[in-house]
Amino acid sequence: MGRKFFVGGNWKCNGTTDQVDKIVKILNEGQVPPTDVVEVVVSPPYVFLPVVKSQLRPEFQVAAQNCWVKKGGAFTGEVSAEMLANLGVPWVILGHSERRALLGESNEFVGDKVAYALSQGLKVIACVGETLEQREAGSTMDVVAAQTKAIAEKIKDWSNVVIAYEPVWAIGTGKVATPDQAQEVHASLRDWLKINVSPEVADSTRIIYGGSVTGANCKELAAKPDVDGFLVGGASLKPEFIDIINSAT
Ligand code: G2H
Repeated sequence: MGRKFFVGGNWKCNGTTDQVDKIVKILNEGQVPPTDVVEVVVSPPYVFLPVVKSQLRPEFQVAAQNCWVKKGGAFTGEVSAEMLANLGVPWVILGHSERRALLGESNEFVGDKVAYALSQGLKVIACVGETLEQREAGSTMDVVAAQTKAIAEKIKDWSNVVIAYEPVWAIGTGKVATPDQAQEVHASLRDWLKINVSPEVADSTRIIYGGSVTGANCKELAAKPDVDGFLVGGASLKPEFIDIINSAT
C-alpha cells in the first residue's frame, strides 16, 4: 500500500504572536519519527503563515485553512491560491465543515476550490463528513460520497489530495468517533474511490480522520487499516500534538 501517515494540525481561528511562538517551540523540540514515516503539516491562521513557515523545523510543512475559488482580483477579504503558492505555502485545507456550515460552502463550490488550488500547484486536504442528523438518518455514506463526488467531477489527478473524514458531530465536541466507526467510513470511502475513480487512486489516497483526536485516543484510531492519519484541531495547540504525531509508529 505504502500510504505515508499524515498528521495535520488545524489551529483554526486561534493564536496570538506569543502563543504561536510557544506552539512552534513545542513542535521544534518534539521527538518525532522521520519524514519517511510521517508527514506533518500545521495550519495556522493566514496572518501567522509566513512567521510559522520561517521558524518551523524544515521537515514540517504549513497549510492555509482556506483559499479563494479562482484567480485573485476584486474579492475583498479573500486570499488566492496564487498568493499561497507565491509565499511557498505548499498545502491548503478546503471544505472544512465549519466553512460549509457557517459560510455556506456547497459541495460544488468546494469541488471548484480543490480543482483551482491544485491547478496552482497547491496540495489539498479536502474535508468531508456528516452531521449527527445525517448519521442518525443512516445517510452517512451518501453524504460523504456526494461531497467526494463533487471533487472527483472537477479533478483528474489525486496525487496531491488528502481526504479528511471529519464527522461534524465529533468536531470540537470531545465526542470522538470510535475506531470502528472511523474505519467503517474510511473503508467505504476507499471503496467509493475504487469504483468511481480508480483502484490506484483508492489504494494511494490517504484518508485521515478528524474530530476530537487527542493524545489519548489516537493510537487506537491509528491502528485501523484505512486510517492514514489525522487532522487535529484543539489538540494541535497543545504538547500532546507530538504524541499524536508519534502514533504513526
Ligand atoms: C475537526 C478537528 C480539526 P477538533 O475540525 O479539523 O478539530 O480536533 O478540535 O475536533
